[in-house]
Amino acid sequence: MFEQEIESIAAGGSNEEIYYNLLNLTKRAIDQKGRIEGKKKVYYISAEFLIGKLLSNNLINLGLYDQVNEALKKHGKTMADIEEIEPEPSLGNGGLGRLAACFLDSIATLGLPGDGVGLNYHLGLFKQVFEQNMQKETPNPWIQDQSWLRRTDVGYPVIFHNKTVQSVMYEIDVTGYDNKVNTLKLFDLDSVDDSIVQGDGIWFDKDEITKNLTLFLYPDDSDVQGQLLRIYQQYFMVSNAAQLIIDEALAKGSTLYDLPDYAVVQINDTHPTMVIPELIRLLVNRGIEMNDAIGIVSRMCAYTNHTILAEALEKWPMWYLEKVVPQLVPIIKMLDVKVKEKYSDPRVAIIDENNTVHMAHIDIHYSTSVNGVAYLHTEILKNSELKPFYDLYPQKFNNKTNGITFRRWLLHCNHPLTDYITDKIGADFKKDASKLEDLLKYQGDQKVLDDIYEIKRRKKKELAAYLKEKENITVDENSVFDVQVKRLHEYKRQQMNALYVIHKYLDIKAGNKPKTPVTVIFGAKAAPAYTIAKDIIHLILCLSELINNDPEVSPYLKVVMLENYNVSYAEKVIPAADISEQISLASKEASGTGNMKFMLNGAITLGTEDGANVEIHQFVGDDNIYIFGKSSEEVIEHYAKADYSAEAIYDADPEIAKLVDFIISKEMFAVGNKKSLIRLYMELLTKDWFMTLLDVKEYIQVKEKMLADYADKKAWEKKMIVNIAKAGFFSSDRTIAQYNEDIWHL
Ligand code: GPU
Repeated sequence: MFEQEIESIAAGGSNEEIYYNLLNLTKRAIDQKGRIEGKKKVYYISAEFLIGKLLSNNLINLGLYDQVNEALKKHGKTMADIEEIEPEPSLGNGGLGRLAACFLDSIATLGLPGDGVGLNYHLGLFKQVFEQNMQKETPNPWIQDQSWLRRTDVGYPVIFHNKTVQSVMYEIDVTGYDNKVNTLKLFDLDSVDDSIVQGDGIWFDKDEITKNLTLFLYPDDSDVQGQLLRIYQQYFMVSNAAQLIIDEALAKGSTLYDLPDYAVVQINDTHPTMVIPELIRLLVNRGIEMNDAIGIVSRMCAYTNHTILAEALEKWPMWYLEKVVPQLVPIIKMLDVKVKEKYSDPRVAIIDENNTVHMAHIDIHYSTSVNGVAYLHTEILKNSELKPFYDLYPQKFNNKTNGITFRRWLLHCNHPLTDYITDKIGADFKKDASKLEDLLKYQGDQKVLDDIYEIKRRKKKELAAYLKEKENITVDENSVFDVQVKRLHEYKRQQMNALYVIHKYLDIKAGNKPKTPVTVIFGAKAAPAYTIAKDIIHLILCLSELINNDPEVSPYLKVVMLENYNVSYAEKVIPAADISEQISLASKEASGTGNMKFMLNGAITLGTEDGANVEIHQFVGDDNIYIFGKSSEEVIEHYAKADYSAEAIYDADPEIAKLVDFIISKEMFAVGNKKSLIRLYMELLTKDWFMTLLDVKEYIQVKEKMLADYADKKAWEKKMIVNIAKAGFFSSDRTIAQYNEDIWHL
């Protein structure tokens, strides 16, 4: 099918013309596939869907990729050239949004009826540029006349205190691998006005809701107006979702009393929590008695928790809700009264003594399921963070260890490895990831091990060429690629990796030339209002300038900070990595999903016993991972006793002090901003909330051991194949099958 058309598209025109012609052809191929149907459907409601570029992904899922690729090649083009034309929709911040996108892929691949519901942000997460070794945020538009986005006739009235707005629903098709199609539904408002964005492009008037409602993903919420806007966005999202769910169920013959037979709502963190009172409100408006409505809605909803960081657990002052969505307030109060009638423990109340509404508490009381996203995370929820709730509802708590779609994170981003694995063990692993274990039979086959190592070298070479072209940085493709890419946050401890870089720099300066040169690669965006995170980016950029321009050091050590790290960049850098940095403070990273992507592409993890690293460790065994750092129990105890002191460690250990002091050295002041460097220095010394200095020494030791081990090529190759072979568990197909089995029952 489409053979001749693909041939003629490839034969003529600019890359741009080819891209748009392929876009249209793909859309027609999608229409021919047809929709996944079924009585009961899951609605995955999420404030973020970090879907990435879609052309290659859709072509792979539709079985058209090879054909298109061959045709392009024949005419002297590459798929990579064509992909460059497509804008990346950055409708998410990081892991949570990318997880939602992987889940949609797997839901469709398993043939389950399930749609995503979210917002059609006009501007994605800001585009990051570096100026004077600092992050600067610039607008990131992605919507074009011709795109994957389809406007529909569907829309709903949404009521805000004194005004009612009329929404419009857009759709993006979600293709399953070798299966039919679901949709991602993104709601928008026609009156939103992109022209109100001013100045550098991230400032706007936060008061004019009809003009700014869906303008940005997560607008700056560091001031009160920003937080109100976030409530407007969340309510707009869930009111639309609730009306859509009821409409679709009614169309399929629901009486509304049997709504849970037609719809299950997965609440992705607390951002969509208001869907619970909103559904109740709508059912009551349709004549259903309040208690019945509460029962019906509770049976439909399930909640996923993605963090134990207190500052990320949303709680809103009641007056915010009174101002934005007064119609929900009586319902939330009633839900709270019912809780208080049953349970006297103030820790489980929805509305606390300060009249603040705890969103997660609504979810836990009024849903069927509460899940964490990795084994350790769920245990911490049950035994400490949410213990009072676990005591009340042990049967609701369950774990669903995260996963990633292998279509994007292997088939698409690493064609040579995919083809090689297919050649060795057949193509079954593409639909049944557990089949990757068949690779283990080649553990002793030196030819296979060398071939896989060679594919890694090829991917490193490709990345090196890309970095040269895009960032004008020359890296040694024979060096070890040591990669930490993820959002910038103190708990993820990029600052600890930076301290390693300082250690290595000083060591080389002292005359210790390492055997294997290392390239330390970072990629990270910092939230615009998160000062210390931006200071850490500044530190890394300054180190990069200092080191890369030092002829004594740069043959052995390079530091690269990728500009505007996003999904597309991840697809290039992950297949090229030797070392996967997963060094969060134990207990703080709920799961992590980058760790899984690296493992699947044959990188070896350097990590703490945190999040899904714990499970990776169990799967690959001690010999195929490098673990360091204090355990989650020890860390939790430090917090409980409030006995951690960075200053005490600094005072007691001159080697650590030397690394920290370097941040404010004359070398650094020569390339950096004094104020920012001093602020970061003081933070590390007097606060260090995420205990960098606690683990930094062991981190440096283990990393040095890892670099030394890399020199033993045969041993390293074996680690690579074990990591790839054991990655099957981390397919999001497995995760979604478990959600369906235990929660959704589609
Ligand atoms: N996560 Br809450 C986000 O990316 N954003 C959020 O607002 C919250 C959580 C991440 C976790 O930090 C990460 O550990 C996890 O793998 C991911 O969600 C998906 O569950």
